[in-house]
Amino acid sequence: MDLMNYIGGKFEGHSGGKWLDVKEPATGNVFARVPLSNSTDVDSAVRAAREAQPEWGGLGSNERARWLDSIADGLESRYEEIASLESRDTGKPISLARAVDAYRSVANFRFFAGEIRSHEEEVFEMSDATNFVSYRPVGVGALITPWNLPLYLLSWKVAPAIGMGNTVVCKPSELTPMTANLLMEVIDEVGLPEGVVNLVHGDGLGAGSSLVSHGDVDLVSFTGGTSTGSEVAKAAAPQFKKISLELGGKNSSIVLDDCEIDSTVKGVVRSGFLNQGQVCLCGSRVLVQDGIYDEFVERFIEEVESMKIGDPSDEETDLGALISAEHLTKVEGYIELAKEEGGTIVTGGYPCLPEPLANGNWIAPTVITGLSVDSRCSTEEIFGPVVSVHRFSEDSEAIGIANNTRYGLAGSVWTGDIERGRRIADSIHTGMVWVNTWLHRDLRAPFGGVKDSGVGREGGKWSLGFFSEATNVCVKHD
Ligand code: TXE
Repeated sequence: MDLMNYIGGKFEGHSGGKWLDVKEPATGNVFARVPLSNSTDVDSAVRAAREAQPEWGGLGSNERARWLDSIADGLESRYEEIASLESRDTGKPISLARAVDAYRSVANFRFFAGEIRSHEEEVFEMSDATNFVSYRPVGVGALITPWNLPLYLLSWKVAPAIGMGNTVVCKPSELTPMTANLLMEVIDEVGLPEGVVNLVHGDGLGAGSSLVSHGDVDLVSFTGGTSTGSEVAKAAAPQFKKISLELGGKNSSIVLDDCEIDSTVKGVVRSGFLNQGQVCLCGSRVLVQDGIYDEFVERFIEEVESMKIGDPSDEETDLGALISAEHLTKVEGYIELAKEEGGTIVTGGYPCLPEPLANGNWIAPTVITGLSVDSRCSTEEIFGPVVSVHRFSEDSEAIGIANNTRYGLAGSVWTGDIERGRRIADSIHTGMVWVNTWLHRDLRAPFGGVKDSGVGREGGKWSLGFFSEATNVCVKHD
């Protein structure tokens, strides 16, 4: 299958004639080709978005919310197809693709339809004047998304962006283009006005950087790696584009000795290994208090070893393949480094899988103990099924370890004492902390990181704020 760009309401071919093979992570087989678009394609997509913006931005918010609901309906009618495409394209288990990716893609459009309907102008009275604050569209948005949660993250940006009256050009990851294509099919079927949502396929250096630096793009919303985020910021800053960056993380799961051990073991395993550890929020460092250390680590390893790794299309599978051979090499490099840094691999290795899976990007969930808390493996983002476990005595020590990284995205605390959990959570320098849970999302809550994990917040009113320009009109009374 050869994919096409979607520009000005039409699926069309790209310039330059370059393609990239799309490989199934579980088998290494090529199953599609994605266009490697260039600046000419980006330019026509931005032009289409610019032309469509005034009329789209001029619609009332109820009308735009109705369009979001229609897209949600269209996606919902293809729920199972989204799950199986996402599972095939990313290597994640079908059960996860259904419960997380397909579910959230529909939910994102429905949620923002509701948010936009209830979003109101604000009024601030003075003794002699009234301020009317309205939220105008920013203009044309560039939406750049990664491969770990392809449609989940794309819909998280498209829905609020167009809901607030912007038009957009999407650039999904070249590794996982299939569900972005499906979203364009849905948008086409529901008859969204042409040019409101455009899609340019391609890689970062071709399509991605041309889009970010395009002179007629007003806003950039990017989710991806921290070093790429820095390139995106450098390209966008001189033109003063509005920018939101959701980047990497090195998050800690802090296990206190008063925790409820059964649910904590399950929660910390889920946090470490969901989506093969390829979620920016994953708890890849587990900090365990002295009093419970031995028992917890034993139970944790048992639970990790009980996970079923294999065919992503099997309903029983817990862990699938890593996204690419290159990414597998990166993860393997960190495991080798962990040994050099004095770590002990307590569980890991390679699963033995039958054809046609033998050529996929497989690695077993890996747990490392004995690493120093300053080591590279315990402070850098590995973004794979690799977790290091560390021992601590005092709460303050756990807080120090959790904060000892360039990242500041998320974390979790596991305890029987909610007040103590809240106190620790308040001292962790990240954008989000969960207590006795992980990745429990209320879409109204802010999402984003501090330090090298990014700039800005998305979610609920924060998304509506980012995708709009708050404008004040002050009227002096007679
Ligand atoms: O992501 P990239 P990659 C982390 C993770 C991973 C590392 C690299 O540690 O190992 O990032 O992953 C587009 N201008 N995360 O290389 O490069 C690219 O085409 C504009 C964390 O896959 O960040 C894709 O669409 N765009 C992360 C998107 O950026 C550019 C999820 C993300 O790609 C570009 C994924 C450029 N110069 C990886 N270069 C998270 N926070 O969840 C690339 N792109």
